[in-house]
Amino acid sequence: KSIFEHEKIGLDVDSIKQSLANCLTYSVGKDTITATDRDRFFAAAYLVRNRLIDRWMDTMRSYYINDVKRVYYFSLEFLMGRTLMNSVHNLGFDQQFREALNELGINLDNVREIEPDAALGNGGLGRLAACFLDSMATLDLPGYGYGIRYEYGMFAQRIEDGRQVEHPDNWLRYGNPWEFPRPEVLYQVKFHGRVVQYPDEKGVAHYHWIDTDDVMAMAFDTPIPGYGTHTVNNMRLWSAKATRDFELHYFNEGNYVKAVEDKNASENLSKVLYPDDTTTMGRELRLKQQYFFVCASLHDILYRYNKYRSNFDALPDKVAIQLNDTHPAIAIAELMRILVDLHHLDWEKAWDITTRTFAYTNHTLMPEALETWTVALFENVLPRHLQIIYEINRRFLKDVMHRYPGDTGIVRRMSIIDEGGEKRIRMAHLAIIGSHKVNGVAQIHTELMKQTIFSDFDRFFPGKIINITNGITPRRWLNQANRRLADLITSRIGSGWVKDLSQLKRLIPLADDASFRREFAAVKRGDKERLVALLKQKLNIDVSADSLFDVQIKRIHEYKRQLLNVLHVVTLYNRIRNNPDAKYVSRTVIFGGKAAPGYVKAKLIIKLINDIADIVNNDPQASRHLKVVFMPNYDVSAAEEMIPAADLSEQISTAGTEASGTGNMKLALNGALTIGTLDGANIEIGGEVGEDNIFIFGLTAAQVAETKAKGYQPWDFYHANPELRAALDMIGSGFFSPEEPDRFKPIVDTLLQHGDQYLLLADYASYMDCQKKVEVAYQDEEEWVRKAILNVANMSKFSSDRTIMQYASQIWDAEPLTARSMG
Ligand code: DL6
Repeated sequence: KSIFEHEKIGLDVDSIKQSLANCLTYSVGKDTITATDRDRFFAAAYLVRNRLIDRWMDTMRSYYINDVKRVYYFSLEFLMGRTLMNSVHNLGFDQQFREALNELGINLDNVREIEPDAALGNGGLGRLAACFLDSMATLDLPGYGYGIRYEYGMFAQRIEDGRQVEHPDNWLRYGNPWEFPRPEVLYQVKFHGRVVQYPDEKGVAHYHWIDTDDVMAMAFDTPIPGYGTHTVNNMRLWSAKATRDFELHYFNEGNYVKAVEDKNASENLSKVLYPDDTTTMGRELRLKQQYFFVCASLHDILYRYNKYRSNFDALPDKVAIQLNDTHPAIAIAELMRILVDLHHLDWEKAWDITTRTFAYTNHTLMPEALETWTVALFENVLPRHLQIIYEINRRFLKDVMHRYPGDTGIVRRMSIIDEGGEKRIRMAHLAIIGSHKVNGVAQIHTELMKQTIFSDFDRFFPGKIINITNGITPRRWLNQANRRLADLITSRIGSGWVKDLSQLKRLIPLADDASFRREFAAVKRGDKERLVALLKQKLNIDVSADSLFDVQIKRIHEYKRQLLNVLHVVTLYNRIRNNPDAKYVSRTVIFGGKAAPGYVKAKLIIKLINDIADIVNNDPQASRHLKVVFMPNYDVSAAEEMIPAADLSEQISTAGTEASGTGNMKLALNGALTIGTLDGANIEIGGEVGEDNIFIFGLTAAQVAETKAKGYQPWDFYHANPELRAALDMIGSGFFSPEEPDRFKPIVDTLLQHGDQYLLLADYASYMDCQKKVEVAYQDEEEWVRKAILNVANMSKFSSDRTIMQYASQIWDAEPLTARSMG
């Protein structure tokens, strides 16, 4: 009998104990005497992994046997976080796993903490991709993730002297127990070179892309288990490897060092994730990364497709490719190249297949985040794709001119090529033209897309742009991150909610049940105390679990308005200083988030928060009522620790700027009340929880546009509001930075001298009033808990299961297939 036979399937305590011992010995190569926590983590990971593999193979086999339509989620980012406990929960043996480790005298917390986050993403967009993979597997949808296996993910943020310092995220240093290298799954990816044209025997011109620099893409597979199902899907990430030819050339010449140098250069392609999600990285390497993964993924998909078929007619019936933002949009030109150049389909047919295969999700309205590349760069890196894009554009603009004769304005606006200045390729236009559906990620975002940046396209392709509001997986963001609350909910309504979040509605009547409120409050209190302990341990800062935990955790960006929160903090501080004996609702204002390394102003905002924290927390009077904390290195694991403890969720972006937000959903699902603007998914959260259970303030998106159109004057607000004026003057004149009084002048200048693009001053008074309402509400504990319960109970809409079901029916036309054991 194989030593693995018993443990492969066993989810009982004894099997787990035996597996752990086996894995420690035979996979890690350690005995219990010499094993470290890291060894125990690896042994635990292998034992869990062993329980995934049969399911994974069964799933892949049943997809193959049933010739299902597959969905491929193309994303440059997958922000997965840790996998160990997620897999344990999804496989449903949490209890037994804990018991087994306990009986072996292993501290689960220590083991769990060893695992580095898989941080292959920046923020919301990458985390959404991870939630979608979980939902696709849970819903038994044949869904595959395709992306890049970055050797270095999102940088680790340390705070040194109050400033962000970036450290490399060497997450693969000790190996990754979840991935399976597939050295045999290898594709050649070409760059540079030139295009030549040859006529075939019938005189039809064919294009050949030659004299290229090549890189190989090698696959690494990670199993993605669904919750409470046999389905385990696949995420395939590509790693760059030098081609053999490449190396041999130099080796043969005896130039060993040069060979190794060039090998390294080509393998650099998948080295690092670009740590910026809101501006185009105008770097050749980034474009190469995009093409690299798109090219390998498409060839892989077509290889799978061609196992069944010899022509491409059925491609859109068997393959749906979702482009997560424009980052993979070059796939449209690449599929055209494959079909036309390599398989000699005629253009019209290839185009029909291509547009019926792709769909595109837009995640931003901000012009600076809409990706463009210079034509010159394309010409150099992807010369054949440039020709194909020109041809797509020529044919498209012909239709536009036909529809709007004589309207040169519309032709200029809709063209894939932006000709105002250095010629650039607008990737969003390519993505819209080459897709059969385009979606926004919250109602307001989709409406604004249709009314503003893509209004011409909405008129031209009526019905192509649709809304699918984002969601989050309740598995990670409640069942796993907040066990106490999950258990409480399950004790009252059963565990069906984990897979069917609409069942949370059954909590609504419990908001009026005093004993449930008490238990709910006790859970929140416990979560807050855990965060108190963590803050003490990590930052040596004392905060009280009695205070209102006011939490803003997200990337640091001006449009997200951490600065507005800062102005509130300074105002509270001034009120306490001016009237120390008055009664105050004590607050702990907690920030977390990374700034893009090159985003100077965002980094200065981090420094400002820390400088203010220094002064406020050390002021004996003020610190009795107010504490300010900046939690370093906000990532998925930090979110899991912070979200359960939040009372108040800050979602305060300028209306019309945040496409959706998903942190807003995570916090509300964990019983935090939202203070927010009518922006992104806040609006829909308000619609679900009811206006009495959310704190809304500020200008609407329409009012923002109107205010700007009329000529917004931030100075007027400065002069009219003494508290605002005081706060800005203190920041600008060095109150919080006495050793360098001008340190924060650039921040104040942005608001007063440079037009306050995000209308902080216009929204300040409304925000202050709203925060006062929060305090009044918080003082009525029973009522606050009631509201918190109603938030949790009404969050069903925001499950990523609902989101994925909408993608499946409205875009992909994909059906679930329940995998079964074929053991
Ligand atoms: O759709 C996921 C997420 C939204 O929730 C955020 O509101 C939005 O800011 C974010 N967008 C990006 C922008 N990336 N680009 N381009 O990350 O997407």
